[in-house]
Amino acid sequence: MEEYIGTTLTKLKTKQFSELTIVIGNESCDLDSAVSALVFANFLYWQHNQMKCKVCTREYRDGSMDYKDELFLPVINVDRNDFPLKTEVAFLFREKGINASDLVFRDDYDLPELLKSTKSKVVLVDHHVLANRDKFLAEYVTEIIDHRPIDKTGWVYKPDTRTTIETVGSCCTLVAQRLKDLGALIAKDVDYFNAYPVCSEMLHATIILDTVNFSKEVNKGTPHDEEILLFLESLLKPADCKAEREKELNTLVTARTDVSQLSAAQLLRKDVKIVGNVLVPSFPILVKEFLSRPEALKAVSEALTQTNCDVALLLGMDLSEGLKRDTAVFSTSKPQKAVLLSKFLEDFKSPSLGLSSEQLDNAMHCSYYWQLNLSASRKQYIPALNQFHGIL
Ligand SMILES: [Mn+2]
Repeated sequence: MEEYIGTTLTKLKTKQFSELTIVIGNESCDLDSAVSALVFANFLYWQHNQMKCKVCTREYRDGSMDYKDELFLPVINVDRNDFPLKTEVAFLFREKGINASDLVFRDDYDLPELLKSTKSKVVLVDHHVLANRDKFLAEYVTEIIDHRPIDKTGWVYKPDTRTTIETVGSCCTLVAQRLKDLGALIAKDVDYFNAYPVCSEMLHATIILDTVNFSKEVNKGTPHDEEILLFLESLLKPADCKAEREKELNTLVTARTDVSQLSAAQLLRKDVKIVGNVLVPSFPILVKEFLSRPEALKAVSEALTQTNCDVALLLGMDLSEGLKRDTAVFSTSKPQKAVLLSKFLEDFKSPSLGLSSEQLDNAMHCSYYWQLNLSASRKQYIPALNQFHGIL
């Protein structure tokens, strides 16, 4: 795997390739998207090398001719600086020895230029409706692998686009199925999975996370997900499948909420919505803990400027000793509006948020509250904010 990622990056940097295939997931860059892109691109590379005529390439390989090969490039669909926000992806890649600095992120290259510069193809995984900023990919798409219900409203792809679209719990299930089928086609059976056990492991882990280990309440896992999981386990041969699945789920769920390595500025970008001119970041830690980080309020001020917002409503939660929630309202440019919003939320009745004020030493100009209504999340704050804007 390391060799594949390393040589791919070198060939890209030195422009040593004749044709280019990009494999890219959706813009949420969750584990499913990132693993699907990386594994499928790696498979295409493997498949290409299996089928390549050894005789034709001998003189190229011995260096007597300048030979340019095809390049199969996974693109991680998030800006490089925002990759640490995808904590479970960063965690799994790190655990599998995949170095993020060797991967290609969407802002590393001018992708429209790169695609134009040579004969190019694009494979979409884990989505088939393009975000506005990704519309330029459409004309290059030759294959789609996705697990969402098919949406033909914006269908702009060529009629011969190869599609694998099936509603299952995880796109990785469909990727694994496709690798199996394509491997069988060249009579290589399960050789790919055995050549890259790291990929089998990542597919396995992602299916477990996406189906929440086939949780009955979540109800996302399908028989096809289960079948592929059993297939992967037949190759990976864990000592205790049930224990392995549980352990995998726990580590990934923990990794998804582990924000200990993130700066205040990164935390503000991790899960944020904007309602009117109010910035509403939600943290998997208490606001109190967030505010105790170095330069936290300075980071909030900067985030407000960058997003053209004038007030921040910070929402925190902590699950470590039972559920706790807290909230803070803060503004640098419009302190009056922040005061009005605080009063409005204190008095809000549908539902009452149960805000109980506390003075924090490290956040003087911030209205800080414990939120005693534990069932109110951002979903309940948004209608309140809309009403607030209505009366302003
Ligand atoms: Mn997905």
